[in-house]
Amino acid sequence: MAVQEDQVGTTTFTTWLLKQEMKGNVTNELAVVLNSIALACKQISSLVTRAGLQGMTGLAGDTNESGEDQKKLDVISNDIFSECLKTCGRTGTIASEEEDVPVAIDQTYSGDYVVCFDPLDGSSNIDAGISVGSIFGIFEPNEECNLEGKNIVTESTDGDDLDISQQEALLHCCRPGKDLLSAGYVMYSSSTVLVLTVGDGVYGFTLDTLIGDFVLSHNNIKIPESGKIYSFNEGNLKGWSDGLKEYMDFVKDGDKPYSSRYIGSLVGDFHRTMLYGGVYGYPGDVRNKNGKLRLLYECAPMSFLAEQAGGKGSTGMGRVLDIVPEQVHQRCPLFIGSTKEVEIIEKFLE
Ligand code: AHM
Ligand code: MG
Repeated sequence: MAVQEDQVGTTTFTTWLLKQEMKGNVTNELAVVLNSIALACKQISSLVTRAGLQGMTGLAGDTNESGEDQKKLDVISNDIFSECLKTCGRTGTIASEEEDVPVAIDQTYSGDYVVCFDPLDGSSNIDAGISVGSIFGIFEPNEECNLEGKNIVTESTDGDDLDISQQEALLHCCRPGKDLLSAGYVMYSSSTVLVLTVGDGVYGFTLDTLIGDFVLSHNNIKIPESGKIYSFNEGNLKGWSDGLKEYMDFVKDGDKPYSSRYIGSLVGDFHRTMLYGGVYGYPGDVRNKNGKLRLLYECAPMSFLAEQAGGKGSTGMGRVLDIVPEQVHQRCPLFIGSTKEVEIIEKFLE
């Protein structure tokens, strides 16, 4: 049976997923996992919108594994994301920015998908009502679960040894981005937009709050091949390599210099880069050679999306999707966006 064309403005996310199933791009079980993520993000969207009214701005009083202060909404969003993934019955392992180690889910019915996520990225922006987002990547479970010969750190960030189930969960997650089945983000901004790939292009869905559903709004997104927007936290320039400093001179040079745009919220900055072209960068510096962003639930999912949209995700030295993680919260330098722009940076960094 021929699968009917998707219609912008009328095709809901659920209908789209059904068609992806008919095309053989997702299994029924992966569709259930993706639907549970959409549900979690609808709930987070509603909380983000009402945060200022419901006393949900400010700090939770704790730090996450990276030593960063957790916002109240970081904690709540993590609970919502985890709960939706657990109760859908098709998730076997979850790894979150807000949790020290990956967790094996007991109540799995089938499927056993591995989901790595950042429930609320850019949350330092929350109290000012600036856009934030959720990011996720989904792997199939590993067939063999043997740590031997694998370069994986089997300690928590506190230095405690992981038990066997935690080690197995870790092994399920520590996979290169090129193994991802699906990746996406949800941006909570003037509208709430879900952008995802299941390995066959990139599609965007806007939350129609009147019907409570994500509806197709961006069909087969392609990143422009080049674009004169650069998005970096240039306040950090002092610690950057000479090559990158030269690139910063290059973008300001000539009759038509690049425009600078930086929200400080990866999802927002990347979403703009996808639609308008240009490059987003979070480089390493003298103090943090791998920069700030995390490989598993920030750099790899975004790089998978970039490649699926015809763009590029690079560490400056190579493809992000080729890196095999050794730790769940491993960091990685990121240059991502229009192919030509990323390649210019790679040249400066050679
Ligand atoms: P987070 O995961 O703790 O929110 O940090 C990630 C965020 C990204 O959204 C953003 O691109 C970056 O940190 C901004 O960092 P900086 O303030 O150093 O420019
Ligand atoms: Mg983050």
